[in-house]
Amino acid sequence: MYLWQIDMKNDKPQNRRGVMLITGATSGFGAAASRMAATNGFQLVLTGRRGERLRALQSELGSAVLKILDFDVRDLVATQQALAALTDAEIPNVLVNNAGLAVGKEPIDQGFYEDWNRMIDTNVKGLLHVTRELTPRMKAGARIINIGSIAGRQAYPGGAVYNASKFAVHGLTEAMRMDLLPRGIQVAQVAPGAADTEFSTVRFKGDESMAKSVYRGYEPLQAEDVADAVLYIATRPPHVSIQDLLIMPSAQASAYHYHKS
Ligand code: NDP
Ligand code: 8X3
Repeated sequence: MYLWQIDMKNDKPQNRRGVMLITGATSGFGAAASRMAATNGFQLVLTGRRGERLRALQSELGSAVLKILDFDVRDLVATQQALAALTDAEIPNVLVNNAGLAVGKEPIDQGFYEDWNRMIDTNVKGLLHVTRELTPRMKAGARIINIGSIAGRQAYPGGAVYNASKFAVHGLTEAMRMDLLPRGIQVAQVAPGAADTEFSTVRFKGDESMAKSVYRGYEPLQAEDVADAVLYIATRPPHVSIQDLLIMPSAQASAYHYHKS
């Protein structure tokens, strides 16, 4: 049993946790966190580009979903317009900056500018866009949870620009925490290792056999394992700030060390 489930044994409507806004709720960690948060007393604002998936999640989770917002975090104007539509009651007390991706695994001298732009614009600028639009309206006691990566702690061959984007998330998390300290807003990072989501399918541009090979020979994290870490941080008492969680599959010791069968 997960710790957040123990916390919520006596769940009652009056124990509702407030509003969680999750970027990249259409898949992987974001979808799993949406489901866990809904069953644990949060109301949700869910975002992503794939509107049909947001609508399906809204049907599944019912009244827990306050709003779905279909926009691209890379697009500043679209992000501003979508988030400006939130009423004060829909402003999150937990913001999960999760939307992100890796594209390609070429060495630096063979990489593609388009792939690099997608990663930097989504993982770094997208996170900044959402954070800048929401933080002025967030209240003391709120939390921000940025999804970093082991790739933000250790560089690896073929990872240069993805590494750079996640090292940026690591640095941003630390600086944001300092900037928002006087406002009583906590800032955390969850940095996972290998997790079996749509991540590798996106990285290898739809090549399912390449994507599957990433997770062969060991048991990777599942989306729910990372969602659980998000829920853990989101449900700590107000005086407890979890700043950083590095969460790996048991078979992974670093960005380079896997114990495969
Ligand atoms: P998925 O591909 O399953 O999910 C990525 C999510 O990000 C989707 O919901 C996607 O929604 C959203 N997204 C991507 N680009 C944009 C965009 N431009 N605008 C809005 N939303 C966007 O991967 P994961 O769940 O694994 O990834 C979630 C986060 O976790 C990412 O930041 C990733 O870098 C990080 N991570 C992943 C690890 C892994 O091994 N899986 C390990 C460590 C970190 P849509 O396409 O509908 O817009
Ligand atoms: C995703 C994990 O190791 O593919 O952030 O970079 S890794």
